[in-house]
Amino acid sequence: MNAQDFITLEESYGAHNYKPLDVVLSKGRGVWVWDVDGAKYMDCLAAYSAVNQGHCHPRILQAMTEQAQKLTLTSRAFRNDQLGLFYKEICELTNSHKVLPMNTGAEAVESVIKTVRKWGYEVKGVPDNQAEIIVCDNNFHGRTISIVGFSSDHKAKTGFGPFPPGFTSIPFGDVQALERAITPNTVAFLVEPIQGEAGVIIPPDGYLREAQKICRQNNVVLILDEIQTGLGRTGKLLAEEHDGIEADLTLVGKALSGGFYPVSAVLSNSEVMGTLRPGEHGSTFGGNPLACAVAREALKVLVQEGMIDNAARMGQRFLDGLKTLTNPLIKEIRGRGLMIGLEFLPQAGPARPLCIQLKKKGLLCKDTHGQTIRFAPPLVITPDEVDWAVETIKEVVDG
Ligand code: PXG
Repeated sequence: MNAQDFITLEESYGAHNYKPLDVVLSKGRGVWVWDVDGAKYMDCLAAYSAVNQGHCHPRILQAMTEQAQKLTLTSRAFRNDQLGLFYKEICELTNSHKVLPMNTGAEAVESVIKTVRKWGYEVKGVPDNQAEIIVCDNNFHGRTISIVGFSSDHKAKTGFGPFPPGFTSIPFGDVQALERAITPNTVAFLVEPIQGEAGVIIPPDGYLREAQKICRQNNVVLILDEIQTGLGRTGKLLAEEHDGIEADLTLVGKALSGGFYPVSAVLSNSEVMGTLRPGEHGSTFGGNPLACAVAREALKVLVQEGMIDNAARMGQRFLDGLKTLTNPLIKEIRGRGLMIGLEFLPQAGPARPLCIQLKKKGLLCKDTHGQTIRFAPPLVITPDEVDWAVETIKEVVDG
């Protein structure tokens, strides 16, 4: 079968809920991937930051295959010998008290919504069914009904209602708006430290610090969705560290497995997570021994192999390189660590054709919100590889 055969199969039998670049990948190592014809590409998307540790990291692969031969799934009806170790290690690493293990990012978000609502009723004393959660305009937290219900992206939500109530949306980066939106029934503020899907939108300095202060003053739980920004992507283990804060609740996913397997988690303090009791929430696969073994190794690899510092250094090198671009249609180049956005002026037209040209030159990336290209390679990228990426982008963007 050739590339077109695979594309035809996907188009004939699959739901058309994506419009991927027409590159059919069959192999990956580190920052590089290969298509079915053997052509090699640098992966500057890293599966939306799920592959921070690089494709097919040998240590994670080994942990996965070893565990897969021993025990994969018990359900939570029984205990397993990986879950407790995973809990302990991730709590120690992130300074959390309690962990709720899930699979996908959206499930972690759904789980945190349930958990803070429960806390609101049992601890804060919000009247039944009145809990409110504040979110931000242009957020991206996943694809479930409740999550798309509080999205401001019409494509994501139109045609899928009715949606659950209890969410208020405010502008991102605006602490006064947060203060104004809080009511006695507000239980939580859910926010991405940097909005990824909105186009790598970095809030003003100190935004999270101020938001935390306001939340504390009003007995509102601060929930950071670090599913994309977390686990080294921005040059810190968690992006909250840039503001010197620790959120009450933090969501991680994606790179928690290094891209091998869906693993997500809600990281919490004891008070909020303490309100969940047996039978109130769960998942067949959440916390399974295969997931835990993979996640344990994925976390160790991130720290022990210096990937977080590398993300900070290589991110700066990448950003500095992109700042030498001269195309007058560039509106802004911004980034933190290896989460970088290159935004064009509206008159430049959509960024997708540039992504197609970059693909032809061996660099894979993705436009987001029409006008912005995001560069987010695996955190194992080397200086030479960054320089190659910048040169390649220059050839396409500056012409
Ligand atoms: N929160 C954030 C900040 C995310 O970027 C999710 C939650 C949801 O994670 P899951 O594992 O449920 O996809 C994300 C996911 C897509 C897509 O194809 C998803 C993301 C980015 C781009 C595309 O649905 N991020």
